[in-house]
Amino acid sequence: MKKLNIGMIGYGFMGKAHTNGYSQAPHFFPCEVKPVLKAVCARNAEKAQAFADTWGYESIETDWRELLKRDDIDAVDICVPNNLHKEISIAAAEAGKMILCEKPLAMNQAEGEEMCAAVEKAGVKNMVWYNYRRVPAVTLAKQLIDEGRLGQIFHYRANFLQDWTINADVPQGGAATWRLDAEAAGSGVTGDLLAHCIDTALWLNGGIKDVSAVTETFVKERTHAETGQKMPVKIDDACAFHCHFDNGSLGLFESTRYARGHKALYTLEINGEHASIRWDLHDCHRLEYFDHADDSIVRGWRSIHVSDGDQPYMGNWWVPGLQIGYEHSFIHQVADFLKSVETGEDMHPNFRDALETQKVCDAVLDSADQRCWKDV
Ligand code: SOE
Repeated sequence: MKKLNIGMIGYGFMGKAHTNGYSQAPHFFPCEVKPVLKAVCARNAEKAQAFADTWGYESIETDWRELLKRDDIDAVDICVPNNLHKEISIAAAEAGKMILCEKPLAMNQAEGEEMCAAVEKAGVKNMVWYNYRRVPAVTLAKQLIDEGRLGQIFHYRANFLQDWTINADVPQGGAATWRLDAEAAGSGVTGDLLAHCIDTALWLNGGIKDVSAVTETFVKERTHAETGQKMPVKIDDACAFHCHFDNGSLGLFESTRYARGHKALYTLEINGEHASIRWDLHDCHRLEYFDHADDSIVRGWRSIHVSDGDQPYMGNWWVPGLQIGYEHSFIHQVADFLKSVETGEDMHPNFRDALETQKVCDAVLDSADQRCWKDV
């Protein structure tokens, strides 16, 4: 059994989701490589220690540079705001560490390119946490498409809708609300939410050629959580774009944090020549499937309850009929990463894959800004 010592940088919502993945994966997905929760790193020592105690890390650091100097750390997990991804990733690559980076890869394409160059030069294993690929129903969609069951694809549609920033009193900046601060996040819903939709789309339906987008910022000024100052809001609160895929299909994407009533409604639908599929994060274990080849008297949308041992990842879980949820997408990503360390095979999405998503995000924001179509 080979140990893989993890150094976690950051301990927010994603720090928990990833740590849960490291803890659970070995129970359900046996592998010769076993993660060890070696250290968690955060500026505040007291909070870092509390996190270490709760989640089982052996030690703490308060400076990520010190973490990177440690010989007993094999892989670093970057769970801090987007504006720190580049610096930490490049330093980690130079220190010879494997890197598991939170999405989006970077603040923009230029940063992403530097990051790719650094990990490729150092030859370190790398991946980005686009976790929705590993929801079993979404992985099953990939399998059905790759088997050719949908035939030629005509349409790809995706939404990611939330409502948590409607209130103008929500601050920007700070530990909890950095996603609203352009300095820390780079963009708003485009990098935070549409990036997920784009990653899944590129994986399921191939490359995007060009885009035409609109964005809106509904609340123009917010108080900064740390300074208490009113500041202009520079992120996109909502974004919609349409696009052409390389395979000739049309794409339609929408994301907002102003869809009252929707908390995290990620939906996608793909319409092909022979069949269509539909998926909804709020019912994440189900894949809706319509097959035109079905006998006409029973033809219709079927709802596949993805819980059978023959379906992706499910052979390692309970018995057929008993479903799993959101956190399992992270467990699966850890399990696949550990397997790729064991076998030496490539892990996806890696930095290079995530750079493709970053390019689409940049083209979307440029298109909205310049009010014109943009090539990716
Ligand atoms: C934002 O609210 C957020 O937590 C994103 O940052 C995650 O990536 C997404 O999966 C859920 O929503």
